[in-house]
Amino acid sequence: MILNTELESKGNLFPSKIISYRKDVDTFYFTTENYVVLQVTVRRDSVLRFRYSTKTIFDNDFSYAITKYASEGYNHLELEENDTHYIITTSKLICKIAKKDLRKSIYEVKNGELICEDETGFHWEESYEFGGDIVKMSKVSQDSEAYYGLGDKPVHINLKGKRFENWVTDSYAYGRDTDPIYKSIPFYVGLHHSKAYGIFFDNTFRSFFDFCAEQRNVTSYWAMGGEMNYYFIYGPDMTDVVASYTDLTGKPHQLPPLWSLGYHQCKWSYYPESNVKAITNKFRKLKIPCDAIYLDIDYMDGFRCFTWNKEYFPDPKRMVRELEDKGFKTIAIIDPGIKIDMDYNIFREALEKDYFCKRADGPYMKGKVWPGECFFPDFTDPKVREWWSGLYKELIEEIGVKGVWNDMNEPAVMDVPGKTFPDDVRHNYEGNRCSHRKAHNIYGMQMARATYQGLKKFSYPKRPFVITRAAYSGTQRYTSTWTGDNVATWDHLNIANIQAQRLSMSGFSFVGSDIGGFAEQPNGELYARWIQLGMFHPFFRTHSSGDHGDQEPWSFGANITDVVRKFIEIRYQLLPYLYTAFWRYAEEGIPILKSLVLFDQEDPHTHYRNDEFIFGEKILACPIAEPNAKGRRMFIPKGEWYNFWDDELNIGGEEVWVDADLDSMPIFVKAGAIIPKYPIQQYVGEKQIDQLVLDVYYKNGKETSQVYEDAHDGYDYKKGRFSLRDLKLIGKKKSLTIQQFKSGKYTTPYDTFKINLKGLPFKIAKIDIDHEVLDLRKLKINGDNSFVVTKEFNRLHITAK
Ligand code: MIG
Repeated sequence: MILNTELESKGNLFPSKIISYRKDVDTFYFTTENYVVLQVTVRRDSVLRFRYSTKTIFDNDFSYAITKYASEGYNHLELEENDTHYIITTSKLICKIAKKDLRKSIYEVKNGELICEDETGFHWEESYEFGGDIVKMSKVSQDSEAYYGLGDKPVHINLKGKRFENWVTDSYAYGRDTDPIYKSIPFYVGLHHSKAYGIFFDNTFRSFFDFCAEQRNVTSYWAMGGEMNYYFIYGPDMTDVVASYTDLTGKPHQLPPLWSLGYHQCKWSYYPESNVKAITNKFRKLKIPCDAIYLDIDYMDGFRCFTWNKEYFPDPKRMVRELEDKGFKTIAIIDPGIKIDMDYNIFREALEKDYFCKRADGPYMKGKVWPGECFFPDFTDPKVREWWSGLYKELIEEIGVKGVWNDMNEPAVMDVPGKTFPDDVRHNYEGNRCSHRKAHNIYGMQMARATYQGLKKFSYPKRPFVITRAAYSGTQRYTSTWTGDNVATWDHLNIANIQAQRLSMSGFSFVGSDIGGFAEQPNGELYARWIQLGMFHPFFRTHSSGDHGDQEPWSFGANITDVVRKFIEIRYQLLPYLYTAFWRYAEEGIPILKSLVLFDQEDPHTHYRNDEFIFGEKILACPIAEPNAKGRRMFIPKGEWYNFWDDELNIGGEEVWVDADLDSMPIFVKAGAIIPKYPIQQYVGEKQIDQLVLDVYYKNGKETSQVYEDAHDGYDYKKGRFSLRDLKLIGKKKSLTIQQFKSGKYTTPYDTFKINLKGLPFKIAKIDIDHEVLDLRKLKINGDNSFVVTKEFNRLHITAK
């Protein structure tokens, strides 16, 4: 449904003049003559919350997205007033509120620049049909402003000129521009004059965003119910905006187990057990690293959740253990629909306990999914989530499954209009009882949360691993995600690239796509190119619907197998680098993938770049996304970048041609970077890591890199048992120094380092380590400037003659 936002629309109502205001610690309330109340709360120096009521009183203030910690306010505030405005000032922002119509404008304190201003600002339409209001907001779009964010939208990275809808939807074989799809993340970033700010419209009803599509200079957003309730987040760095949004809606509750950053193999479906074994054995035989194998819906008995098909899987516990012995973690799918079957204990229990969703007049919400007719647990009820989490006991604790994959949680319903629950379905919503209009967009999130709680409990003392398809803002606290049912086409490889970047800048970094495409079948070339892209996605999994032929690394002939192996191996070598990036994300909310605009917003060339992205802090990558390519043109951002393959130095700031035959792809490393690497392993933990490789890329200047380590699983790191190495590189014409600062209480299993010096512009004459001069002959410096440091060091100093 597309709603008209036009101001002439007869139904629109507007605030009138302010007649009173009141202050309450960190919050101001401004009331207009026609009973509109604007509540302004200062959350941080650079985060303001705006909330409107059209009937003097506010609804209960509850959000599934905002974390408790983030909802704590801020104390120091100033309010001034002049003839026309009330003015609220923090150390970073000035917010002016017009006395005559409640319109707001926000300026930066530093130089008084205008960042964001209301156009009409808040307005609304009364909704006679459902009660409440259709709430609307419009902003002036500033000179050449660009827009980013909104979760999984499969469109150009810059959202300008388009209108979007947020309504979580099962979207089999979606395509470019399909909207909406699986996720609802009502957060965007505006960028103009090199300054970025964010808007998080925390409203779970069906919502819309219009970025200068309806009117050239107006950006607006509105929702079909609930409150106009949004957060303004100032940067001016886009990375800070994203980090701040991620802080508001929550960072992952714990780091993922390292194995989950390995390679995963999935298909709909691997069964029976002998087939699962054949697949996993083949990985080991062909020496293709892999950490996880998946069981899709056919492992169940008639698609009943938490049951097993005993014909296909006679002894799941034994199978899971045998897989584990070979280094494979087993991951199983769980859907929300519970089969209506009086002989099925989970169905009976939920029925007895009254845990299923009901229609407005009392009947159960009945819908068809894989098991046939089903009822659906109301995951918005904390009691139901508690019960659901308990159901995982056997699967996780007894059988030993290591991860759970929640699918169909939009929720998807087959063969009905809208492919989901009807509007009148009732939900508990943490005691704020409501209809499906309000609960729809968070249903999947709450299911994943309940699953997370179960895995957390029963995997303890190990870390949980969950995957979800549906999500609302904040879901990143509990789970990873994938981009749903894509298609085996070249355009979908491009779409996957954009979606992963977009989700990252929307606070959700633990993402990946179905490599090779879910629907239809890729040829070997497309599959190999997609593995190359997927290698850079935190969630790295091949998946396909299975009825179009095989999609394993060896399904496309020996040449392709070799390319796929090569890239999976690089991924395993880069695990300490990726783990460090994940730690930064979990700790500070810094996205793991950074679109070029996030990396360098000062350079307007980056504002429209879709293809290139930064992986972690130092690696630039760009997938090849068309057939028969021998390379491609790509934009290298400003700075100095080494070609990953031949260490050749490139000066960025322009578009260049980069060679990349099928066994290669464009990858660059930032000059000055120190990249930590592990040896190739067939699975995480196969080898004890007794030496860390450090690839050191010379730069005339300074650059800091980090290596974060811990036990790679468990929670000890939260008690300080981690190891953080800050590596500071200082390059001069005739010397190179690496200083290492260590912190944390964890001792890494290695204390020796293989140093690979790249791009060194001089011949090494002397190396001293912590002021001890090394005997160069004993050190055996190889022709490629690599050598081993046999102990922990604080300072490595290399000089020329
Ligand atoms: O209606 O479980 O997106 O990954 O393999 C299809 C079967 C249901 C959709 C998921 C897909 C999964 C499939 N599921």
